[in-house]
Amino acid sequence: MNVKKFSAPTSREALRLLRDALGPDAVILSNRTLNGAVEILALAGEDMSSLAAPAVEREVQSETVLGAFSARRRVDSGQESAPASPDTVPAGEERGGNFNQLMSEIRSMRGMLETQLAEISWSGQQKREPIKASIMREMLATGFSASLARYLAEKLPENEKTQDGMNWIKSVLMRNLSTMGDENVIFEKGGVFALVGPTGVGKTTTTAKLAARCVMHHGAGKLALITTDGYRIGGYEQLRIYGKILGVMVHSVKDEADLRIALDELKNKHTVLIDTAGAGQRDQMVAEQVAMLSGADMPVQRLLCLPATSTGETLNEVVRAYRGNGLAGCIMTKLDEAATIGNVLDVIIRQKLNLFYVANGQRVPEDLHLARPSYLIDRAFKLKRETAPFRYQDEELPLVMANTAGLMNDKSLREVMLG
Ligand SMILES: Nc1nc2c(ncn2[C@@H]2O[C@H](COP(=O)(O)OP(=O)(O)O)[C@@H](O)[C@H]2O)c(=O)[nH]1
Ligand SMILES: [Mg+2]
Repeated sequence: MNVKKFSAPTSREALRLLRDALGPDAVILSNRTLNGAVEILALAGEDMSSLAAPAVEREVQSETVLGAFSARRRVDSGQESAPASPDTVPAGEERGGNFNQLMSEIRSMRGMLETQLAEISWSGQQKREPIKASIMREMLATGFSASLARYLAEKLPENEKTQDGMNWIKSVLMRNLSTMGDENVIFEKGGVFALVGPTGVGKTTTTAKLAARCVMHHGAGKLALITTDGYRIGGYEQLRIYGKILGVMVHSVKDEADLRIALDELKNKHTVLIDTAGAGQRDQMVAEQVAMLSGADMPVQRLLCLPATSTGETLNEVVRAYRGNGLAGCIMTKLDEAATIGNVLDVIIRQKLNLFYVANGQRVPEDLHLARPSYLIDRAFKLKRETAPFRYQDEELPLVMANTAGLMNDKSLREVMLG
């Protein structure tokens, strides 16, 4: 192992010499200007990593490197550089410990530097391209993810003014938000639909709202209701009351075999709605439920209830857990309670879910509406975070964006349709 010296008229030139000689992993020990020239002392990367090598070797190496570092201290304090005398060096094992600590500090400094460089390059861009920056800030304020905000801002057509830019972003988001479009798709075709999702997201309430719409379309005779939530106190009761009001029978099933029998009995019904027991997305029950619904003799189309009040991270986890062999679509619930809806729209867009309905209140059946992309995207930008603690300031934007660089190649982003 040896310390090498590189001299050149400029830092850039000296760094180039260093990199050519020692490669990209070289570790710089010191750097100073001497008689108008820049002088850098450096060590090859492999020399540094061999420091964490076996004990006997380590002892010999330690002295040399400690020598280099004490030499550095002298350079820094303006004294002449001279080799360290071995008697200033602590003994044996302790030195090995010091070097491991040194290495880990160097590694953590490298990480910090990388993040800071990304931040600096971002604040540079923010100044050069204020329109992109303001568009990203708007998107973040509506709850969209930093990575989608950055991806779209980077694809923004050249020379757009802020307003045109915002319109372009909205039109891209609308185009990528897939919705059912026409309610008759369900009502005319009919079939078996199961509402799934975590606890308390509005499955039972939404089942009742859908049941009421079905009854208005076809009359009560063509509809049947099933609940798999019969074993929780009140689970069955809640749906049974709605069934009674609508004049529709509610069947309670407890397992896959039960469900098969019930669906077989109800095969002459035009539409069957299944209200399921909620399970947290981290619960093993989710997989069992997907298996139960997929094991029926006729296709059961699963509709996932996504509450707009949850964070994007939580909703992403929910979709991953409930996706199974494919969801027919999703229903956004609790729109009325959400402070921002960019979070839920981001997940629906990136996970390419088909949004059937939006629920915006507890009233059955009034508070259920067909999903319309233009309304929802407009609404997203109206519901901006206005409360100071949750809003990003200009100078914080680089910090948020610094971590998105590695995500720009994400499949879910590349598949966003732009034109
Ligand atoms: N504000 C609001 N509340 C809702 C909405 N949908 C359901 N709820 C309420 O959320 C609570 C849980 O609903 P429930 O249907 O029992 O959820 P489940 O556990 O998924 O079946 C109930 O108090 C519902 O009235 C909605 O769209 N907006
Ligand atoms: Mg329920």
